Amino acid sequence: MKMSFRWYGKQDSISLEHIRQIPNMKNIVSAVYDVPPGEAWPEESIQELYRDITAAGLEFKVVESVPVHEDIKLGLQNRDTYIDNYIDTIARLSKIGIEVICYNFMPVFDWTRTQLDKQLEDGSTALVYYKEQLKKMDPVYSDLSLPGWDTSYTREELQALISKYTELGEAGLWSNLEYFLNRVIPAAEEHGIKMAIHPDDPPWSIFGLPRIITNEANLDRFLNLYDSEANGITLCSGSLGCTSDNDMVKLAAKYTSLNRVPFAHLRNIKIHENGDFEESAHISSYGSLDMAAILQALYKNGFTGYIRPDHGRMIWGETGKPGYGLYDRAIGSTYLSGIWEMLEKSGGK
Ligand code: DNO
Repeated sequence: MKMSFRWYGKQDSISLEHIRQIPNMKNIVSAVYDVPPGEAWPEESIQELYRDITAAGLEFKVVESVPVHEDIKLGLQNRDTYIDNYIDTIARLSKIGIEVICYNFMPVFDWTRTQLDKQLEDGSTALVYYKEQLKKMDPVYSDLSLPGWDTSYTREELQALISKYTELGEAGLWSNLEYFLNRVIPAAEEHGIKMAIHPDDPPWSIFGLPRIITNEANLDRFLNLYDSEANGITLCSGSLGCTSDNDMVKLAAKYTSLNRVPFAHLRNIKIHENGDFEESAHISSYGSLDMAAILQALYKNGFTGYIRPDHGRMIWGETGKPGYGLYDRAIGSTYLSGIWEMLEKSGGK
């Protein structure tokens, strides 16, 4: 297991020097952020990122994310041009030793929460998803925007995009994903890179859009679309684990034993009876997921990939990008490293 930390590049308010001081933290997960989706990442930008990270004494092996252009997800005519660019990016990333690329196939919106600063009992703030709040959210006509969303669309463009996906439906999205994999996975294999799809977050349809990377049956279907270790998943407990229908321990064991988990996002979630959820502290007793059991399942099935603590709460008065503060992610990662040390010492018991 290799512990890692997401860093948003030079514009991140958290410095690499601070990240390096987190015990057991050796790897940075990052991306080139100033290139529009669909374009190939310039070699110079990749090299610069690599230089910054390695100069700080850290390693750069995991990219999150290389975004997939909407035209690829929609299966539009010019998708091949965008896929060619995607493959160029893969080839360029392999030159600096990247091993894993995390991406998602969520239509239009990346991860979705209904409030980013919900105060928890202990005074910390967290990202939450409350159904009642979601009903009042209108992604087209309000000024709503979440940190993971592409904000470059006009209202009209967004509306048109949503209509296209509604027409496409789940079946169409599956077939466009298969098309993408058939072209990209051979290139990833050739360049020694593992592609790791991120589950839809939360793992159900929102705003009427199709979402397909949501549960065990669909993960099986996804892996069968292209049978290769280069076609893997980002095992994200914070997204798949948003519903108790997904047994995270079972999924961790199953897909690790199949060698299809090069990367894991580990965070705890507190699920309410009505299906609402809150992002809680990492420790098992604070949420609904048994983090020790998830790590044990990874360990026992031979996990050798990268883990990152994923989102954290905002604590100690920290401000910044919701979910991506320094303190709680640092504490979370140390907790996860502690469990891992115990697993190594006890042979997984
Ligand atoms: C949320 C993240 C996601 C993830 C993308 C991968 O915090 O895990 O935004 O980076 O879905 O493409």
